[in-house]
Amino acid sequence: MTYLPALKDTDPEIRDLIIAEEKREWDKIRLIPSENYASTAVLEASGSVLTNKYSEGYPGKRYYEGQQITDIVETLAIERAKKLFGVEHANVQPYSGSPANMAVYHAVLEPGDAIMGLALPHGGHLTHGWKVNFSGKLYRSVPYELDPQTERLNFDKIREQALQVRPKVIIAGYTAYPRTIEWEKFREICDEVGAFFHADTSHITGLIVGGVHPNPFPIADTGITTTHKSLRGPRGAMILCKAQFAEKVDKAIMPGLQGGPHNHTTAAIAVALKEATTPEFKAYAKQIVANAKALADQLLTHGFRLVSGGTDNHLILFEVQKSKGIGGREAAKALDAAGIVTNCNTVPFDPNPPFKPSGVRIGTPAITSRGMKEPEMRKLGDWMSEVIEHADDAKVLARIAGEVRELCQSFPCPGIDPKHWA
Ligand code: DSN
Repeated sequence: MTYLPALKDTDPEIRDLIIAEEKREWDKIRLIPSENYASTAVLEASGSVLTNKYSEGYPGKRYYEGQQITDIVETLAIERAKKLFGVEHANVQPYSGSPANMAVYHAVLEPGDAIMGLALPHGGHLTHGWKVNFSGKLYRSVPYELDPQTERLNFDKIREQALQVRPKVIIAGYTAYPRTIEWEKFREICDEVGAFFHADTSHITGLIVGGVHPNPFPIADTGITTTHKSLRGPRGAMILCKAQFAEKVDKAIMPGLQGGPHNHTTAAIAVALKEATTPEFKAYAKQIVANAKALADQLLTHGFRLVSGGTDNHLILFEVQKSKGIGGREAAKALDAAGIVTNCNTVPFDPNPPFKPSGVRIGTPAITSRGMKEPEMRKLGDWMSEVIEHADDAKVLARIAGEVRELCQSFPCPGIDPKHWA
C-alpha cells in the first residue's frame, strides 16, 4: 500500500521531504536533549481532524458552537495533567513554551517588575529574562549565575541577590543544566523575599513524571512545560499552577495572548500524558538517566571536560574550545557529518559569544526512546571522541557515519516505519 497516498497526489515534493526526514531521524543518533520521537499514537492525534475546529475559550465556556467533542478532549488533557503532576490547575492551550512563560508573567507581573532567572549563557532560557527577549525588555531582569567553581546553583548567592533585588518572581528550570534542581531551596528564598516561584520544567518533565527527578508541584506557585521534550508528546505546552492563579493564567492565555487553541495538539498532549502513566514510561525515564551517566563516564575516560563534572539528569554539557582545541560549532558540525546530531552551546562563563560558543550540549531522551542502553552509550562516547580528534578528516567522519547508520538499524524509532519507504 502506498505510504502518504494523498500527499503523493497533491504535493509529492513535501511527501519526499517528510520521508527524507524520517530517514534522517532513523539513520542518525539524535542527541539534542530537547528532541525526541513522538509515538505513532501521538502523531495520529496530532494529524487528526481536530485541527479543523476553532474553540476560543475553555471547556463549557466557548465563543463558538460545535464544541461537543473538543470540550471532552480538552477536559481529558487537563485532568490527566493535573493528576500526573499533582497540581490544582492546568491550562493545556499554550502554543509552545515561550508563550506559556509569557502568559504566566502577564498573569503575575506588571511591566517593570523585577524578575530573576538563570542567565542564558549559564543554561537559562531566552524567556527567563534574557536582554534581547520580551522578558528582558518588559521586566527589570536581574539574572542569577552559576557558581564559577562548581558550575552548579549556589543558593547562598541566589538568596543574597534576591534580598537585594527583591524580585516579584524567581524562575527555576533550565535548558542546559545537568544537575538535579532543588525546588524547595528556591521556595525558601521566594518566601523570604516575598516572590512568586515559577518553575519551567520543559526539559525534565519526562523525568519528573517518570519519578527520577523531584516534582516542583505543589512547591511552585506556577509552572510551565513544553510537551515535546522528555515527555515525548507533540509540539506544545501547558501551564500548571495553584488554584489561586488559575483565573489569571487562563485569562492571560485567552484573551490576553492567544486565540483558538490547537485542538489536534491538545488531543496529542492527552495521549502523551496517558502514555506517561505506564510502567514502560517509568522504565524509560530511569533509562534516560542511566544512559546519560554511562555516556558521561565514557566521555570522561576520553578526557572531555564536562560542565559540573557529570550529570544527574538527561543532559550533558561539555567544553571543547580549551580542552580539545576546537570550537563548539565546529565540533557539532563534525559530529553531524559523522551521524551524531548535537548542538553547540555556551558553557558557564564562556569567553565566547552564543553564536560561537565553547561547548556542545547533548542528551539521551531520543536515543533512549529507540531502546539504546549502556553498551551503546560506551560505543557512542568512543565515536564522539574519535570525531572530535579527527574533525577535519572527512574519511574518518564518513566511516563513523556508516558505523552509526549500521547500529541505528537495530534500534527502531517510535513513529517511523522503514517499510513505508519501499
Ligand atoms: N529550544 C529549546 C532547547 O533546545 O532547549 C528550549 O526552548
